[in-house]
Amino acid sequence: PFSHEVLEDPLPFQAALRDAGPVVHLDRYGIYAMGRYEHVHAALTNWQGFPSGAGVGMSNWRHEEPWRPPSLLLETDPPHHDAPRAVLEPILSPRALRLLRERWFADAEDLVDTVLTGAGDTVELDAMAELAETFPLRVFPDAVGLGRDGRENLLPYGNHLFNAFGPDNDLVAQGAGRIGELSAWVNAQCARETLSPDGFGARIWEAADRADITPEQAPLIVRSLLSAGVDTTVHGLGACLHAMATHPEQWQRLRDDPGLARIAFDEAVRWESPVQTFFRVAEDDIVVGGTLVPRDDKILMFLGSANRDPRRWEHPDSFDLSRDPSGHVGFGMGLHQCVGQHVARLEAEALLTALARRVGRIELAGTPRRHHNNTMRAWGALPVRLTRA
Ligand code: OVM
Repeated sequence: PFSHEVLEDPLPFQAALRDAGPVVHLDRYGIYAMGRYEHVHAALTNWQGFPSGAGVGMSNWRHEEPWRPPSLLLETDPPHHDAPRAVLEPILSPRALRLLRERWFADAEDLVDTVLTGAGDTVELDAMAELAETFPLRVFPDAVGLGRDGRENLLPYGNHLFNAFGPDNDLVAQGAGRIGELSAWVNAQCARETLSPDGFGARIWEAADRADITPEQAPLIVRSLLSAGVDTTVHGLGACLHAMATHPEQWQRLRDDPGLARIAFDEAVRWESPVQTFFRVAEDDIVVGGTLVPRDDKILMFLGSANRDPRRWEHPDSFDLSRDPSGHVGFGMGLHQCVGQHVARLEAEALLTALARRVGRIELAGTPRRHHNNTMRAWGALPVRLTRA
């Protein structure tokens, strides 16, 4: 699954994986894998049987040292997991985000106006560089409370982090040279003194003042925002823009009813699954669909494959705003389900609404280029032509 051929187009591999059985052994890596919705969903909601504390990447921290101090959210189990989760949840809740909504909508309109200025009826641009990356990088670091300098470190840091969940391959080697410097910058942004007093980061530190978490936990929880909050959203937006550029009738539907923006984003998260995979470990010997997964073995869960499992979805490969995408596992499922999903949806809603108002047509203006990552399904370049409404 981590070969460049599969990263370029994972769908044939995933279909073969699902058809091979509920659980498959990948001899090459000595791991198990699940590709069907039913079993992926069941494993994600069984944290006792398939915990995260041994890491959610390929290496097993019961036997190997983690490359960075583990995340207090992603890579822990109850009871340790629960206080950090309880602190972060209200900070990123739909209710808390109401304060950001107007500003983000205005920022999105501003960005779309800027990309459309100057040209005539149509503009050609790289929708990754100019929209999918620019918008999250404009609004999210401000919302966390980061300073101006060094924001260009966020995407390469996240890119390496998501590669590091996979095997120790060429993609990990490519990022290894800079990761010391990138980690040092990210860690420095998590200190109370570095954060502005009005962002998500400051709210996390206030939880330490109330003793809901310890002062040692606070910076690591801020680190989770910077780790999980940028690349994921960028590639979710990229997936959505690519889907729209290749499905003109769906773009028209969104233009007719911009209230579909959130459905459109969730359908894109289902269809493309920007986070393709996460591992768990078997707590005990466990039989899944008739196959024994031995205690302590790692098991790879294909969120992307579950989201296209024909056993669960009608016409799973079609991108369709008339379906109900809820229940997709693109944000995970169970107690680790993405705590930032409301932030991602708000970013998407703001950008898609601004685009739907001003852009009559979005179409490919060249061949898009994939960006290969061990965990993320991503575009590196997405040349599009926008026609003014
Ligand atoms: C974290 C973290 C890092 C990467 C991904 C993620 C998708 C979380 O540091 O907590 O969730």
